[in-house]
Amino acid sequence: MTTQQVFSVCGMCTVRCPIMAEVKNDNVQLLQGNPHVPAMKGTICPKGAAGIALLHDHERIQGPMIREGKRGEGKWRQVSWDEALEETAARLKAVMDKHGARSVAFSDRSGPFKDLHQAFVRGLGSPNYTNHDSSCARNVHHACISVTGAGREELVYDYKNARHVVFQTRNIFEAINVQEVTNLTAAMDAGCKITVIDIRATISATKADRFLLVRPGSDYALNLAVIHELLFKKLYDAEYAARWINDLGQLEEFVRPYSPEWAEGETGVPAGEIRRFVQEIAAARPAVIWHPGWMTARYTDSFYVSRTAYIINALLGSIGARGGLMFTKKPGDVGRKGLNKLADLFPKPTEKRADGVGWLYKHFDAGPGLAHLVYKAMETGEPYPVKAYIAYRHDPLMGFPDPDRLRQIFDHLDLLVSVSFTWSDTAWYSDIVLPLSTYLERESIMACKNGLRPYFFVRRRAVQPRFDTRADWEIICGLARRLGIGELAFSSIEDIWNYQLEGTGVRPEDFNATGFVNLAQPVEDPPFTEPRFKTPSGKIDIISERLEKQGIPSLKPYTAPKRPPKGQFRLTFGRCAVHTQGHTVNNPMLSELMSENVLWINDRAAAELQITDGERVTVSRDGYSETIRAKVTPLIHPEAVFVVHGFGHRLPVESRAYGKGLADNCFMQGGLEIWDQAGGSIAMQEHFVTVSKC
Ligand SMILES: Nc1nc2c(c(=O)[nH]1)N[C@H]1C(S)=C(S)[C@@H](COP(=O)(O)OP(=O)(O)OC[C@H]3O[C@@H](n4cnc5c(=O)[nH]c(N)nc54)[C@H](O)[C@@H]3O)O[C@H]1N2
Ligand SMILES: Nc1nc2c(c(=O)[nH]1)N[C@H]1C(S)=C(S)[C@@H](COP(=O)(O)OP(=O)(O)OC[C@H]3O[C@@H](n4cnc5c(=O)[nH]c(N)nc54)[C@H](O)[C@@H]3O)O[C@H]1N2
Ligand code: SF4
Ligand SMILES: [Mo]
Repeated sequence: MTTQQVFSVCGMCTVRCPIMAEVKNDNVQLLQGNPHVPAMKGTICPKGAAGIALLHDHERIQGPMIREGKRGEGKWRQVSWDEALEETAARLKAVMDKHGARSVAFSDRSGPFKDLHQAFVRGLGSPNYTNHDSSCARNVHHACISVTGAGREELVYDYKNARHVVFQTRNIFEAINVQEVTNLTAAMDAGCKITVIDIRATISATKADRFLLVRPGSDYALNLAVIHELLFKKLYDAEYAARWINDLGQLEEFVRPYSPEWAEGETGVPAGEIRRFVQEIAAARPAVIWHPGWMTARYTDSFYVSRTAYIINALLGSIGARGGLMFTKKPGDVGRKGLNKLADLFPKPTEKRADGVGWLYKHFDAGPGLAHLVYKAMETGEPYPVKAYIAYRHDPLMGFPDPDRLRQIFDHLDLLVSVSFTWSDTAWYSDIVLPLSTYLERESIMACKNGLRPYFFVRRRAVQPRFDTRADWEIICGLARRLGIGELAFSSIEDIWNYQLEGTGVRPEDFNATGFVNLAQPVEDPPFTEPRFKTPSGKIDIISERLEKQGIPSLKPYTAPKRPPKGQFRLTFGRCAVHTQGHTVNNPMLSELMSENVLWINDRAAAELQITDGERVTVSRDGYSETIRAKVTPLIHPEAVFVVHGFGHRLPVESRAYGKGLADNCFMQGGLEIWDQAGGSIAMQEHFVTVSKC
């Protein structure tokens, strides 16, 4: 048999890069970046390459499971798909009959294929679709709305044409997005400067022209000083500001006390260094990107760090500029019809959301709401009972703080269902587990990527499932059929594609050649895109009506982060290049590359505790402890310790990951209640631990 080239979408992390699989005899022989996408250049990251190991991994879920023993006990009965879907539908129905459709909550990992999930939740009649984002980027999204009126994904970073990029709380060379990295490295070759602001020297810091080591949690002070310097030294783009920014006088008055000298005391960055840095970014404007952060569910003021990052971009004139943050185009903006939405098969839910978003918390984007507040409703029964929960491609017991507490909350549910392609803590605690085929064994619905040049794309099935697993559409449509949601009971993926594409002028076979269909001509040299601020005034309102109405200050005075009590450290975390969140540490290939995490600890702090590099240490908090190897280094701030997130697995079904490394989420007791009231995200770095020799 000849080798086939199947165009697909990587599913090893949230980035979802376009890929090409070479397939022979129903076997994936090679995975690479889609060669037709210029910024991929055939490249794939190490996690992407490990997709083949995932495909053959016998330790993933091999068939539908119904719980036999107590929750979390691990006693399962493997059943047929028919039985699993019948049972799920019957138990969902029982909950809805008793408590109404609104008592069903559903969370996923957001992204381009979410329309199918949203349609299902609407079809049930529940307003409670949510996602992981209050543990990831909600603060950035809300900050972007507060400044520009547009959501975070309505702006793209034009790395390729940038002259200076500032990464604050963003480790782009380890927390990878392949196309962004390729574009950035091309810009660096052409002379683009990089500044990294972090609490430790990452790989990104080693590639930067300037590295600012800040005190953990003090970024807001630094940003206020940068605004101070831009305004008082008149280094900002006055023409842009006059045209596009309201309330500049109020901003100037507000930042008056926040000088670089003041910020030095808070952040540890010398005032002179701040001044030179500001001069440099001002000289490069408007082709500057001050990255507003991605994983910013960290502090109770992270929203304001992101918000000031957007304000700095505005002062540099970079919002809308080539080499800055450009507005994306939707199909309608280039004279094309977008995909027909599956969610539009159903009326919008009129019921209030259980998390209060949209009615109690009016400053938040209603969209997916905030998962941690949905969990709260599960416990309190307020504003109404939430009794069934489907965690779909989502592992909240690993990705939200305080898993013991979250398990107690889940104990209030009549039904917990997990849909996943690997075992996870949440799947293990569920009543029913529906195993999803890996991304190489399943096709997706059609999706649209807005950008400088919008396009439609699709994931094609590369090989048939190795185990008794199913594709998303097979699971969702199978449930819809059994629940009497006829509109969504499609019997083939082609029927779904045809519905989505109807009237767009694009046919399913148009994806055969490259895996995607461009909706506009190439944009080789993007010009300044006239900003389309969706604020009440059509400009950037520094004083945001939406925030003020909710009693939230647009300009919040700085409060210093808590200092760790003597002998303690702030627990910080992040990503590494070879793992994705919590679900690749048992991957046969990636576990070999990195089987456990280590505790970064400052060399002087370690010396005081007589801890040496490589030694096992005990990390404790409130009577809870785990052990881990120490990485003693001068390259981290002395107030912090750092681990890569996702380790410390305790499931017996994961032999390669079992007992290896430390689980940061287990040291965040009480963490479900600590969140940024202005931005909506959980604040996961507001926890302190002690470290001692074993
Ligand atoms: N303590 C702490 N908590 C964190 C973080 C942290 O650094 N520290 N990081 C936060 C961040 S940034 C995020 S985004 C969330 C992530 O939180 P999650 O989204 O829960 O994390 P994942 O490990 O990606 O979990 C996805 C689950 O879906 C399953 N799955 C099913 N199908 C697919 C698929 O097609 N692709 C993928 N990739 N998975 C699939 C995986 O097997 C896995 O069990 O966690 C957040 N929580
Ligand atoms: N390889 C890989 N790539 C990924 C993922 C993955 O799991 N693995 N996940 C994807 C996802 S879901 C996300 S959200 C993104 C996340 O992308 P990033 O947000 O860039 O990744 P992180 O490593 O979580 O955090 C970035 C940096 O913030 C630093 N930091 C911590 N506290 C502070 C602070 O107080 N101030 C400052 N200035 N810096 C601080 C950390 O040291 C870390 O280096 O990555 C995506 N890409
Ligand atoms: S960054 Fe890597 S793992 Fe993530 S989608 Fe792209 S290739 Fe896959
Ligand atoms: Mo994330």
